[in-house]
Amino acid sequence: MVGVTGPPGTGKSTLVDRLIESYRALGLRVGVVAVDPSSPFTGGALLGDRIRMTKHTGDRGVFIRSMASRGWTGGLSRATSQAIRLIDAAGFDVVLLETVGIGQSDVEVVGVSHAVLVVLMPGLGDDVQASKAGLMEVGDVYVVNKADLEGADAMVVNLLSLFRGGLRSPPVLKVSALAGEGVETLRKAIDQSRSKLASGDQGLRLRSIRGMIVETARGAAMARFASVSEAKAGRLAEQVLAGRLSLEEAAARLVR
Ligand SMILES: Nc1nc2c(ncn2[C@@H]2O[C@H](COP(=O)(O)OP(=O)(O)OP(=O)(O)O)[C@@H](O)[C@H]2O)c(=O)[nH]1
Ligand SMILES: [Mg+2]
Repeated sequence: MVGVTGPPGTGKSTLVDRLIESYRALGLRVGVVAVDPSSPFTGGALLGDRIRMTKHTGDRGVFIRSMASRGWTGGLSRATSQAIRLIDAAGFDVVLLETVGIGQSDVEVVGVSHAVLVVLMPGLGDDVQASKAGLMEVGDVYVVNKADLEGADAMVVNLLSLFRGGLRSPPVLKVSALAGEGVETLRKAIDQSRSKLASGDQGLRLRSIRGMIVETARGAAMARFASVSEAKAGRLAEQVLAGRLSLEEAAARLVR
């Protein structure tokens, strides 16, 4: 199972389509489950997925199932889990699971995936860093898609600098799904990650989930801090101004 996640519109479906081609060229059978955030009746994106992937209809080596995630509350919906199990049982060689990166759902994807692909694009910049727990934690491979657009190199540099000094240094690859550029390199990186996990290296998984716990806790602490501190900080400032309190002591009291 390969999880493909990332913010809306970064080109996940287009890339999945390319990966299907790549695996089919190797003679492997591919199953795809695309979890769409919008309802099947009103969502344009779902329709988009269907249209994009119609070129595989008639290919018995490809099975695609789109499902709405309305009511997705952080767990893979039962329908999604069933679809995944079905595809697994049917003996597909590769299963791709596309979801929009929305915090908690990523944890679920990490839990069931042998490789997690985080698909980003130029111009996301700080949004990515600030993104909820945590696109920066879940990926085994990072893709800067739409490399044909300006800012792709800057985005790569940005990502690499985020990982520098950290515990992990996942590959960061430039891809243009539209043009089909960089897809083979990406496929190899995915397979490398899959085989690592298949050989029992759960450490990677544990590390990324640990990172997500820390990020989630940090987010919760910051939220709590922000909601209680304003008035108190004002009162402490008056005391500091009056010379009754040092800055350090005021800060310590603020978080107490
Ligand atoms: N310029 C450029 N556009 C791309 C590339 N890949 C995808 N796109 C375009 O980006 C738009 C979104 O692509 P999708 O594949 O639907 O993106 P997605 O991440 O699946 O979107 P959601 O499922 O709605 O989150 C489409 O208009 C694609 O044609 C690329 O490599 N370069
Ligand atoms: Mg999509």
